[in-house]
Amino acid sequence: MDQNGPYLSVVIPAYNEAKRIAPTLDAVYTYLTAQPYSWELLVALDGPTDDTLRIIEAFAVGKENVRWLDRKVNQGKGYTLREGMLAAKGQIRLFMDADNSTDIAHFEKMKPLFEQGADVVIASRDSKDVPEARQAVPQPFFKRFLGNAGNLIIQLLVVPGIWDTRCGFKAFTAEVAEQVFAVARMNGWSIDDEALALARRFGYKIQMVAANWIDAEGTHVSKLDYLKNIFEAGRIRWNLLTGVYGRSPSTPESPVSSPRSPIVRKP
Ligand SMILES: Nc1nc2c(ncn2[C@@H]2O[C@H](COP(=O)(O)OP(=O)(O)OP(=O)(O)O)[C@@H](O)[C@H]2O)c(=O)[nH]1
Ligand SMILES: [Mg+2]
Repeated sequence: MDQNGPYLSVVIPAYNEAKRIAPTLDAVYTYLTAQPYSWELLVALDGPTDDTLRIIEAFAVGKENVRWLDRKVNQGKGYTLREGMLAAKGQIRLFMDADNSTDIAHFEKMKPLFEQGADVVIASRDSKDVPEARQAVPQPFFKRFLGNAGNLIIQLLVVPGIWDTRCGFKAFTAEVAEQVFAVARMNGWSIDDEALALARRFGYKIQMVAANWIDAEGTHVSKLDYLKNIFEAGRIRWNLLTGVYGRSPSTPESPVSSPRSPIVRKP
C-alpha cells in the first residue's frame, strides 16, 4: 500500500443490510481484486440491529483491504457516511449503496475523468443530466414522483442544474472529500445534496456519468423522509447563506465536531 494510501477507497454506508450486503461485498471485492490499482473497502455502520455486522466480520476474515467502522448508535446515512469518507485513506473516495443498485463497474467511467483532473464525479439516473442514464429496474412510481418533486426544491435551494442528486454512487478526490465531509452537517439523506453544494461552494467542479440503475428490493427511505428533504434543503441553504460552512475550506465559521473516536477495525 503506497504511503499516500490506496488509489481507491470504496465506502459503503450500511444500516440493517443483512439481506442485501453479502452479494454486494462479493461483487465489489471480486471487481477490486481484478484492478491494477491499490484499493480498500470500508463499510460504515451505525449500530445495525440485524446480522449486518456478523456478515461483514465473516466476509473480512483474511481480506487485508476490507475493514469497517461501527458507530454503535444509529445516526443516519449522512452521519455515518461523513465518518466513512473521512476515515478512508484513498486518493479517490467513492461511496456506493449496500444494495449495489449502481454497481461498482460504473467506476470505470469515472476513472478517466479523475485522470483528466476531475474533482467530483457522480452517477445520475436522470437522462436530463446524462442522456444515457437509465433505470433498468425503475424505482416505484411514488418514489420517482416524490423524488422528482423533491429534486426541484433541492435544485432551487441547494444544487441548481443537477436533476438527480441522490444516486448512491459518488466519488471525490481525497482533497475534496476531506474538506467537504469535515464541515458537512446533515445526518440523514440530504448529505448527498449538502456534499455537492459544498463542493461547489469550495470551487470544485462536479462531473456526471450515466447510471444504469437497478433498483433493489427494500429501502430505508420512509415517506416522511421526502418531507424532511425539503426542510433539510432549507437548512443547507440557510447554512450556505449564513456562512456556517465558510466560503473556503479553511475558514469554516464553526467546524462540526465530528466525534472521531477510534475506529473499530478487524479484530
Ligand atoms: N449507516 C447507515 N446507512 C444507512 C442508513 N440509512 C440508509 N443507509 C444506507 O444508505 C444506502 C441507501 O439506502 P437505500 O435504503 O438503498 O435507499 P434507496 O431507497 O435506494 O434510496 P435511493 O438511492 O434514493 O433510491 C444503503 O447502503 C443503506 O444501508 C443509516 O441510518 N445508517
Ligand atoms: Mg437502494
